[in-house]
Amino acid sequence: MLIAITRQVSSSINRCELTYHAKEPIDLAKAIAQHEAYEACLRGLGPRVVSLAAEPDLPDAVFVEDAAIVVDEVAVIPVMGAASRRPETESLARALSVYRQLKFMRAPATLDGGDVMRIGRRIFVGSSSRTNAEGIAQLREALAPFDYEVSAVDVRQCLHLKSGCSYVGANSILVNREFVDATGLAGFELIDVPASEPGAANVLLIEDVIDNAKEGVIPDSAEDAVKDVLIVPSAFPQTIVLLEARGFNVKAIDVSEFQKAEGGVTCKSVIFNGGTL
Ligand code: CIR
Repeated sequence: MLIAITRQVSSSINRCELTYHAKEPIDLAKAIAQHEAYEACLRGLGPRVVSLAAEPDLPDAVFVEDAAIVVDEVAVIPVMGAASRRPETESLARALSVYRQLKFMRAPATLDGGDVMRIGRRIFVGSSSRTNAEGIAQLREALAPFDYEVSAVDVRQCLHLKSGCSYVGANSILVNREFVDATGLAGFELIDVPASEPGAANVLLIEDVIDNAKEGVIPDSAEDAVKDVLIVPSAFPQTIVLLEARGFNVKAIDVSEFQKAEGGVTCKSVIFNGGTL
């Protein structure tokens, strides 16, 4: 079964890191409600949600995706790009140690999980303000025994690789080519985000919803009883229309308070195969 590790929203989220976004007040109560709805959405699609306690002194700790890279064989714990976020890895590593052998990256490497897009045995890593060349090299080294091909992709004007592109299934990547150097993504069908929604390339693919459901979880509704689902922020209606017109099954979700913190839908969970655990 799929496991989705999440973490409760920190009461200090208004002190989050911001790189490309201007500061806007985040409504904490609304953020908590949106995060509960996000967790419920994941549960409805099959994954077992393991929700970690909030870290009140770590404003960005809800964005667990950045603090670990989990593949079937191992979990890699990075040195995160923002110094304020580095303590987030401790409790996440403890939670992951139940499911995976851990490997730890070392300075001067920096890397955020939001820069890592895995498509089968291929792993694309954003070269960004958070992830440096040494971080990419150490990830490659950590995964070398397991036959993954790790390639760097240049990222500009946005925080992470997955702020600018996401794998949506069917050999296709939703992308904003202003943010991501798409030459590194050759071999995939590229679906451009609408020009009116430049921030819409971060969507979350939940694969094999039917199989997840067979393992004991009944999908929420008939609409969810499909093979794969894309979770897409409701702030991007044109993107939703575009994806649906191409035959993708979309579930829209409101993450407005997390978008103010420069987050999206992938960053609030770490999803991996938990076997029978
Ligand atoms: C940060 O700047 O690190 C947070 N405020 C947002 C992190 C979002 N993470 C992600 O998209 N993977």
